[in-house]
Amino acid sequence: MQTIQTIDSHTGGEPTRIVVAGGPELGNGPLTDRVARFRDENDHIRSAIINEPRGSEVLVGGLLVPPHEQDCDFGVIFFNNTGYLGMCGHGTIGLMVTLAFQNRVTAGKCRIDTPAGVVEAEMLDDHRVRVQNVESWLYRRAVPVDIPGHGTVTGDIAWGGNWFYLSEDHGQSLSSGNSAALTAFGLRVRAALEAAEITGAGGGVIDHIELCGAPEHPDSNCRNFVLCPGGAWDRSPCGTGTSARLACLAAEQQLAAGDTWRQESILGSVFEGSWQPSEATATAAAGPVITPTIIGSAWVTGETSLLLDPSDPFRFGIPAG
Ligand code: PYC
Repeated sequence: MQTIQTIDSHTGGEPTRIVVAGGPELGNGPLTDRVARFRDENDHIRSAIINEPRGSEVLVGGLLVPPHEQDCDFGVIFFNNTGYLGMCGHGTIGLMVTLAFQNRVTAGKCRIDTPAGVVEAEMLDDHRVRVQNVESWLYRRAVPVDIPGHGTVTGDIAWGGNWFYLSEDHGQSLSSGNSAALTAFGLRVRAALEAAEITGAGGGVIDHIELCGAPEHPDSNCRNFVLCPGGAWDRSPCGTGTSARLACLAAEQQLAAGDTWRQESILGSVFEGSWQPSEATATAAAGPVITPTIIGSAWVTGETSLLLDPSDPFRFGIPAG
């Protein structure tokens, strides 16, 4: 019987399952190499952890691994129902409360190695976490795409640790009761981008669609709906999506460095974002390269031993279909 120890949390409503013991052995080397090993040799374990009957398409997993970068304290590889994520903002907040629950982090910053680069995170109290994300930047502004049966929408393409298409002229109601229609619309936008061969820089697949609109809470600046790669919608305001949004705001001079941007999800959960100029360069950037910071809150919800019984026909989960 294979046993995998996990700790579950949610960040603004979006669940994270961190594998703290019993996960696949991926050896050493840069995290990009280890993701490839996870994908090529252990993808059935990703499915066992995330998919039904143990999980669902909403869940994001994180495999805690030793870091490759010498100055990092931890390494993490995030994954979901269909594959792997470069970075995950809500997941990093979930990882921090998980590590705090295990008494593995105290006051002060820790550095976390991810496949998209090194991020810094810090507990602000028992639940609030500040994450300094990877460098983020706008790639293309106001890119039109024709959605069959709907018409043309325009959106910015930006990197926030994953590739995003961020649209404001989508015409959809960003209310929590409208999640099924928003998901269906997001899938149509993603399919239209793919059909039109619109990508991120270097052919990067735009696998996150972010629909932005007016907030409901008077203290917020914006409300968003984010469709994730596996077809689920992010219950949180999406950390990498907020980072991509900050890069667009910086490029359009709508938010000054150091000012706070409050981004709410369709559930009303809020991330506070801000940015600082980065010294890093991105040759394809259509605006400044920024270092985004996100603050959000997470709570531990469970501590589980996942059991993979060799006689169970669904021990490796039911693949997303
Ligand atoms: O918070 O970055 C994020 C994220 C990505 C996918 C789901 N959440």
